[in-house]
Amino acid sequence: MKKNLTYKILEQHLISGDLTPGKEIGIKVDQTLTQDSTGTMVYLQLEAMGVNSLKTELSVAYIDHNTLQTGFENADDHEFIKTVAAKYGIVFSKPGNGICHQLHLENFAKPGKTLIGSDSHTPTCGGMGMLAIGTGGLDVAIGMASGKYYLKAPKVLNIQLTGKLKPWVSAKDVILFILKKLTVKGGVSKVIEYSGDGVAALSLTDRATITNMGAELGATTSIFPSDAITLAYLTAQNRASDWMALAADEDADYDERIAIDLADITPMTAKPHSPDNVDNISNIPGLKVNQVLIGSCTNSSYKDLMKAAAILKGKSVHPDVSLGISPGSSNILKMLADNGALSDLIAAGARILECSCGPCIGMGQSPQSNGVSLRTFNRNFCGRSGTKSADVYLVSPETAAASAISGYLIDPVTLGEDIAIKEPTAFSTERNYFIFPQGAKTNSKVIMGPNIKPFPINNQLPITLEGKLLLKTGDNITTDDIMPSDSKLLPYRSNIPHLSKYSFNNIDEDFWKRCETYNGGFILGGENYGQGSSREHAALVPLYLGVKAVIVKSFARIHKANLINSGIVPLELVNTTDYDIIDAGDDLVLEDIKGDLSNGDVIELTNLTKGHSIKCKFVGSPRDIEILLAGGSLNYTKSSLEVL
Ligand code: MIC
Ligand code: SF4
Repeated sequence: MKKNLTYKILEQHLISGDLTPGKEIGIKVDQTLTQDSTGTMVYLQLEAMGVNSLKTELSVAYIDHNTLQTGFENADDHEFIKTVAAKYGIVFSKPGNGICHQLHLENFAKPGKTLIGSDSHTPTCGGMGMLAIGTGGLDVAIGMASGKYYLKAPKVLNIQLTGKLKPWVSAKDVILFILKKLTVKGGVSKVIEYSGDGVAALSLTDRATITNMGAELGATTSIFPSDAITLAYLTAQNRASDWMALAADEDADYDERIAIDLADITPMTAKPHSPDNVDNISNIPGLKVNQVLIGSCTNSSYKDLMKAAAILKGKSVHPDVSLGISPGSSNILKMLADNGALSDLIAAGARILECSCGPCIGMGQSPQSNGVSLRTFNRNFCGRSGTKSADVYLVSPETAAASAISGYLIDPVTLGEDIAIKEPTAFSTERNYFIFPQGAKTNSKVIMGPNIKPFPINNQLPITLEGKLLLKTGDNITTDDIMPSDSKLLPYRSNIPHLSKYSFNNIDEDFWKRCETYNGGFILGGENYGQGSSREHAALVPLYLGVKAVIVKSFARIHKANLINSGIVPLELVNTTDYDIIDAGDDLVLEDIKGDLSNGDVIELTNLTKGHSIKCKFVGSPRDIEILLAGGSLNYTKSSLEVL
């Protein structure tokens, strides 16, 4: 059989299971990454497991999300993560160093290795031929402790790229084009593997832009081959020895194939409020813009920022526009400072922000009421910017810079001749924002500030689950809906009791009160429930509020895994039309959930209010069932860590 690249890497890392799509497999984890907004929980869980040493080749803890420090909370979390990192021999990246995915690409990503990260955009490193998967935090903690990660063997969708991009069209337009074609559900249970002549026309960071937003397709991950361009990038990062050539066999087997001619793509934008609501920019004339932001793990590379600087050189930002730039890494910022591009950006009137996630996660720069914000980011969910009435459009750096000058959303093609940016042959490789550990120091002190509260742990699954339907939602509910994040809430990522009062706040402010009144209960959702971020707070907070089961038409991958990890039973409706006959407030019972799960039976949900029963199913592995019976992954793992 001719192998695709994904299965080559999986085969090399296989620890258990059968490499057949849909079956559970265990793989060896080479590297892990965490960021601070999910990281505090990861390291609390790691501590709770009581392990002495890590089983990974490399683990890195980045501080990039919660860097505003408007009170003591963020700084205390940073200190906690720094001291845990020292204890376990984890590399620590200080605030200001940059965004985890860009930094990992620059400093640590290696073709052919596996990486799991407590952030949904971990697949960014797939641009380097790495199998890089975003997971819930507990999976990363277990990955560090055991060196293992369990997942459903994916289907592989091959996207064959041919041709060359037209002037002013860039990698962001490619992934927006794909999102338009496949939608936010199009990648679920799949790895997206890129191949074809068109790959050679994309720089390493262009590839990373495309794999980064594979997360928005719901894909397990996305991957490019490792070739001469990968080698050139690694050489310029002074890491040529980390390179190896990697590609699928010729005529490799794939579950699905799509062909895209890069020359067919034009500048695109994702309109409010979903990354797949994509249109050609030329179809949206006369849109007045208030804010333009360039940065995030999608588009903050050297090439992206140099292109923006070249467009802005000698021009002025429109008087009605606020332009913000957040570079992906301190080394990129240093290079822009050294070569004068930073000066061009400042002269044009740009606001230079810290090298961090910043406005992408609502940490500052919220737009004005009813404002229009163009962002080179990856998510434009309603309210994520911090301003509920604002309209966020996702665009390329080229479109962003051109529009910042014009004051309107414009197609960069109108700027005339395209500007070519040369990839550097030597990147700046300063490492002063990193703290490299001198091995693990098991008795070094871990410092925990007063905002760090214990996280909830479930009990073993009872025979019967019963309660009220606390909330009925529509399709494509995001984890930003379940557990919103902004500059006011992010400081409380290690304080679940505080966060619990904001769960589903943008949809139903009284959700948490109902949970308290009825002592928990059930949630009913539509298709693709839990898409978006990997934040396990979207499971831990419902657990804290007493949610026992979530019943939906279909789930997004990471959120479903997080529910299982926290011992909340995720069920799917056998007939999705049954969704219509359950209403919020109904009293529901899963009479023998323990027996039904253990026996792999169809699960009967009785609606006491309406006096009927409907059928549900649990779609998961025998190991997932064991985890649910144990009351979540931590209970399960603690009891089995020795045998892992
Ligand atoms: C995001 O982009 O939503 C985040 C913030 O990076 C999240 C992680 C989080 O919620 O902390 C993600 O994508 O996983
Ligand atoms: Fe940070 Fe935004 Fe990337 Fe999430 S999507 S890791 S918040 S830059």
